[in-house]
Amino acid sequence: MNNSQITSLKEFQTTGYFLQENFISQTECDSLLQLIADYRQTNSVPKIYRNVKPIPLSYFVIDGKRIQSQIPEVQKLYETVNQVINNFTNKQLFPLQDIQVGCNINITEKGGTYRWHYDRNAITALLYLNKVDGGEIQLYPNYRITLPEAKFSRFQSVIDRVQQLSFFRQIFGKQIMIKPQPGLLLVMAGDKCLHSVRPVTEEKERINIVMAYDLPNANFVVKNQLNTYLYSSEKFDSKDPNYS
Ligand SMILES: O=C(O)CCC(=O)C(=O)O
Ligand SMILES: [Fe+2]
Repeated sequence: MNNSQITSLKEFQTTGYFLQENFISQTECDSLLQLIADYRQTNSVPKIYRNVKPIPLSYFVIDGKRIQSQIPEVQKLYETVNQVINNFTNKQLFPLQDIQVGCNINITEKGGTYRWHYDRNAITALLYLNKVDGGEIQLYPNYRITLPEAKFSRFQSVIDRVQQLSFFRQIFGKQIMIKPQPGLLLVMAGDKCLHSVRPVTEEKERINIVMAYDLPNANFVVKNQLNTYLYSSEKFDSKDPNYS
């Protein structure tokens, strides 16, 4: 590693996130947007709406199974970014075993948002393909108080819920807000940084690629319910499965 790589690694380890502008060019963004538009010509994309407070989940998603079978260029990007992140973090991370969850395309229309949450996996890379008004991701870097060996326990979910309360965030958190822009890559410790997406305020859709990585054999207790909650239009009567 050269000196600047070491500096960025240190920065990432202390802050829990890293930003790289122009990770891909405008032309590359345009061709990815075209592939996504082509996919939508012949496939319907499920709309997810979950009325959680204070910020609902409201977006369209192309999940990892669809990407793997029908948009190979995005699958390729998922693998390329994996190499970049492994070099950068000095870790042996892998795409998630759960293909549906590993790589997604999120499409957020006017008024759409993404609720406060932590990701299930260790490292998440978000690649923004366009610029829109609103739609900023807001995040609290390395904010989570994590119980050792108990990421999915009941106590952990109590801590998570308390930390999410607005007064708690305001007193104990330091919020960062990032505007989407074409080619911008955000890498973060997704299971440590509390994050959400603010409403898109113009007609244009916000489009980004979400790429999740973890150590080999990481498993996620909340899997089945959470997948239905995040990837299907099915009605869902119980509570948010990240926090039930
Ligand atoms: O779209 C974003 O900026 C964040 C999306 C996100 O956090 C997720 O899909 O887990
Ligand atoms: Fe997330």
